Amino acid sequence: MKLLPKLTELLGTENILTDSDSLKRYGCDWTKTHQPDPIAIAFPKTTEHVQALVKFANTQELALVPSGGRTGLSGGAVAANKEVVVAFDRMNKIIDFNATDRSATCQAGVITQQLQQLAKDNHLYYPVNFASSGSSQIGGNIATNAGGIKVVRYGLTRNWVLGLKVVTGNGEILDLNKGLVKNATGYDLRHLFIGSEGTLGFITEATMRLTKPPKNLTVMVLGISNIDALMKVFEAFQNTLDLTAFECFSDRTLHYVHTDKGIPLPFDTRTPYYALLEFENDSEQREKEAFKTFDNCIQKEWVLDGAMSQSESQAQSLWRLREDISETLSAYTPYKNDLSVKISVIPEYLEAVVQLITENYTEFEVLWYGHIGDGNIHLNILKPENMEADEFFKQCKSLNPRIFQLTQTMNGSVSAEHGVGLLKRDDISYSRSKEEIAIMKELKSIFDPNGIMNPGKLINA
Ligand code: 2HG
Ligand code: ZN
Repeated sequence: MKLLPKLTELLGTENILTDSDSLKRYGCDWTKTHQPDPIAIAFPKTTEHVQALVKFANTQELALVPSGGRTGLSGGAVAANKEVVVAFDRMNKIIDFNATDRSATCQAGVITQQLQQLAKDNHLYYPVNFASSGSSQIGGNIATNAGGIKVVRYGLTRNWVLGLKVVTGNGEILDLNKGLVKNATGYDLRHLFIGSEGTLGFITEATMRLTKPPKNLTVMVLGISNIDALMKVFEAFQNTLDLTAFECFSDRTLHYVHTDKGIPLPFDTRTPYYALLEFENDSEQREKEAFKTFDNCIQKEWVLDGAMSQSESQAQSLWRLREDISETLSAYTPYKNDLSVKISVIPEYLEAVVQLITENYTEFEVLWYGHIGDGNIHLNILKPENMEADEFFKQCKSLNPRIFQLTQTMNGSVSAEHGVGLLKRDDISYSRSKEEIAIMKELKSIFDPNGIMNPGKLINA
């Protein structure tokens, strides 16, 4: 059967693209590590369109790759093997909002910011947030169980999904949990699809929970003397304030954001590490507590200097010190790792990882930052100017087994929030047991017996 005529018959000519620009654009994500090579891009407009595509793909053993905002960093949305990309850009409507239920039902292609704005317009709040909120899509966020900068208070995307409509690899439509808060009727398949990276089926609609907005979010940036002190500062502020974020970055990382992006330093003192914390400053008493904790941290010499926002715009500009890091570093061809351990293990772990890299590769610059309040470190190694990219990546990759073994020994994860995709597929055994991986493969074969849903990603089925 001729493939393209059938695809256009199913979705309409206007919803299938095959020009080379689109193939390149929709065939990759932010990793840029693989050469995109899909055969077509399909733009379904309804769940039934997706179902028709999946049913057809099964008859041809045609591989389908889901595409959201393609802001992923693990190659989960890469199509490099003549797949058909199923792009959700035209399923971008918020279908329903209910103030009593505090929920919004979105098509999968709704942009994160669109949902945040709808919540705001209705005096509510959608708390999952990250630098890519302006382009990432709800379906992709759910498929990767996205984290971001507010996890310490609000948890991961998983916490906000009340219901999911999915098309399985068998072409069945499942309406999971139907927006209910309580539903004790056995296995909750909704949670199986969250974080499954499109390998079991494609999410077409989601009912998302909203909450009441936090009051007067205030940001503090603190200069920290050492890693142990960083953890002490976290503990101190966590005990006295209702933190909505606790992020950190090293001084070298700050250097790049400051010099390349021109973002002003928070204060004159340079310190080895910085913490950025955010809290609800909802009463005078709360502010007093914040200052008291700050003074205490200064006295103990954990904190060497600090700045606090006095307005929303000041809070936003302090946030840029953290939120602009990833984009700034992308100019330096970084080698990325996204690692986590239990929060209490961070100092020991971080020291061991950094030592491992610097001992082996003296000319590599190691930068780190992350969601320290979640035990999540983003480790970025910068390519030396005089080294070819291929050689640099080869050397970094050869170090991975040692970093991952260390992570395994400390019961950590080799992918804290960026997902597995293509890049970490062969490394998940450092974080998941062989029994777990065998069950994952069996689940894949139930939902996707012909292996057409995002093949080659997450597990080597
Ligand atoms: C962040 O927290 C993102 O800024 C990106 O997860 C991390 O670029 C990275 O390594
Ligand atoms: Zn992150």
